[in-house]
Amino acid sequence: MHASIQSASCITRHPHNPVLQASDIPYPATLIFNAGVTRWQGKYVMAFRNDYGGTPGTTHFDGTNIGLAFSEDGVKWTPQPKPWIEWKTEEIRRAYDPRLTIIEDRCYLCFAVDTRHGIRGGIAVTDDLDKWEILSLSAPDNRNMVLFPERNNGMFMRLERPFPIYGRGASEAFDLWYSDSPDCAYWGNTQLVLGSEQVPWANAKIGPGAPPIKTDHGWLTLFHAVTVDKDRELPAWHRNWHKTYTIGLALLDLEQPWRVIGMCPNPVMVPEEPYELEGFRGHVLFPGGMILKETGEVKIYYGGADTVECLATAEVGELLKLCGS
Ligand code: BMA
Repeated sequence: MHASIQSASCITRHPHNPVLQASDIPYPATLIFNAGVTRWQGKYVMAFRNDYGGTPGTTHFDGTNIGLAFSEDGVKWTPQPKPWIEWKTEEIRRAYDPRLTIIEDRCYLCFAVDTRHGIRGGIAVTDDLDKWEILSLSAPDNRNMVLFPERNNGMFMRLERPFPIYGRGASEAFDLWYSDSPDCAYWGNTQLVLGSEQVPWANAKIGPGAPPIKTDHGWLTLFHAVTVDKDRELPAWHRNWHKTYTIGLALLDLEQPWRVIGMCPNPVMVPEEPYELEGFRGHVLFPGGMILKETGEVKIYYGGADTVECLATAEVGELLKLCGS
């Protein structure tokens, strides 16, 4: 990616970044990142990924769990005393990269599930942020699922990112897809939303980021977009890290959300700050939460360098303008 590409000027990183990191967590934690964030029952709720049991600089971790934190203002977060979900069976290795969507006052959780037979996209539901019930697990390989916050003609809607390893003609040219479901268990009506080749600044995979937010103009959604430069080794705790993760922004049709009706021609955010450039994997921004307030402020939550959780804000009108609306 060209070094002169910068984050959009309407984006403000929060001065308290990172808003959550390992030293804030009251149980073993090494990397706190790629969180899902929503507002539910009068509070901000964050479900974050925790790779634990490794020291900074290491490439070995004992495991991955998902923790919960709450906040009154979306900036100062109080983590729960214990992790929430650690899914490990003979078949399932771990669940990670959670996203949260409230639909009809129930809290839905999407996550990636590493199994002995491939990576699956999981959807679960909880009514108390304690017990959770799995509603569906996709065929492998698929991940980065996000649910829209409402049904359309009775159907639940999701964005997802399968990994078509044969037939795309380039390695990791993975795209963004849509499907819908009457019950969150059986998914169909699968449609291509955005091909990675349509993202001008990226040369590899893209994937859904945060659950879309509804505006009068369409569903506004963030996605991650990857640029690989084999000639440039990036800072990381392991060798051979060459991928830059930027954040893109698209506007989807309200009635037919697989139709892209606007897209920002440049990334809205690129790694710039030290907490984004250096860590387990430097130059990585991974969006997982987008919250529209009544004031028009949009809060964007994203993982920084696969190591910490960060916040940026923008006005919804400015984001829409970037998409040509
Ligand atoms: C992706 C996922 C994310 C991670 C990103 C950058 O493939 O594994 O969890 O943030 O790579 O390492």
